Amino acid sequence: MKFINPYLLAISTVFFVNCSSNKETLTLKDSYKNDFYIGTALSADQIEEKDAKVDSLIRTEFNAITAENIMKSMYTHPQKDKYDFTLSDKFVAYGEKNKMFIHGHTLIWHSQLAPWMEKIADSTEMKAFMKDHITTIVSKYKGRINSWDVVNEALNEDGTLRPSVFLKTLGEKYLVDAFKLAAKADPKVDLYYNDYNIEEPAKRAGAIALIKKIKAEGGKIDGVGIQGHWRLHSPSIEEIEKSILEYSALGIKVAFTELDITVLPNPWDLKGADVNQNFEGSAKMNPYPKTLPDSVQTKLAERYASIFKLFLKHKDKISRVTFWGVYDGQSWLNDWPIKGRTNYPLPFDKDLKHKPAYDSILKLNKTEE
Ligand code: 9MR
Repeated sequence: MKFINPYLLAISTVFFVNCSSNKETLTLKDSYKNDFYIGTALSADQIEEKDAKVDSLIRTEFNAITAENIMKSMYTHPQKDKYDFTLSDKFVAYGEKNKMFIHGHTLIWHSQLAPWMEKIADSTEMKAFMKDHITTIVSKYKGRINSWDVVNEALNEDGTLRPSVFLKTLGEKYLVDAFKLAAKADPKVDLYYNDYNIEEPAKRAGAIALIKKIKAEGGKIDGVGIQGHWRLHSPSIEEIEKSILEYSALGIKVAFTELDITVLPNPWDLKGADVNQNFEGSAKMNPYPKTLPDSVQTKLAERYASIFKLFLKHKDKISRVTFWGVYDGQSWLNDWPIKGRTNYPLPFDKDLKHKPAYDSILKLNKTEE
């Protein structure tokens, strides 16, 4: 038998115990590995691994990915008879290489449509477009993409259906048809309805009615994506909790698909993510151009902690929580609803460093175990 030096054994045990309980060595995905996927949205540069430091951060912290833009129809299907899968192929390969959960965003959305799609004016042409578009893309990644946003943002704020080009040409049947086409192309992939503000009562009621209708008409829908473009003080934890409960009572998974929290002034009380809403900027509207004051940093950390505490409470109902972007410097919220501001919505700052928000999310799970 080999001699084991008890002194060395003691030292290495202390070292191991210290390391394994050292919060600094944990990452988001490891900390939440028994709960739900922790995802991020990737830009084209990130898919192409252009910056080694960002790439390392993505691989260390996240186990789920969404393409922030490159899988939208204007990029994947620029002309009627032409698809371009250059970047989406790289996106899927990146996820596979890193053993990540791969989410497809998005198949049917009124925004970021190719110009030729906007001109579709009759039901025959739109039906043909939907069939070709959904079948081609979903079949191409069959068995490789784990879930899809089949329909994105089909609702108005009052819960009625948005008058999109799809609704105008096909009527509300386009919703169930989209889910049927996707399920036919890949019967095993998880299919989601994704929208912003659907934790707000009126829009939530609309989303619930929509999901019920899709099911009643024979569509396969596996989950709802609550985007989660939120603010420091709203929506309330109570409304988010009601949403988790009401959606999961429909027998579907709940995912938080585009989480970020703005800390900047919002005098118009804008909610959600309607990219058509844009306003002029001013110094008053951009109060933290250099750094975020500690007091606001703390508020952001507390807000993230209370949100993740709720997510943990309902982890049996939640499939995935994805942040909308990897770090503050790249967030779309630097340009919406006012261009060129400096916002701080994510757990990593512009230099890729952990913010107090990161620590509060991580600590929360560890202290509860
Ligand atoms: O983050 C995306 C931004 O870079 C694009 O300019 C914008 C264009 O519509 O889309 C943003 O992502 C949106 C997502 O695809 C759907 N939900 C709202 C998101 C924020 O606008």
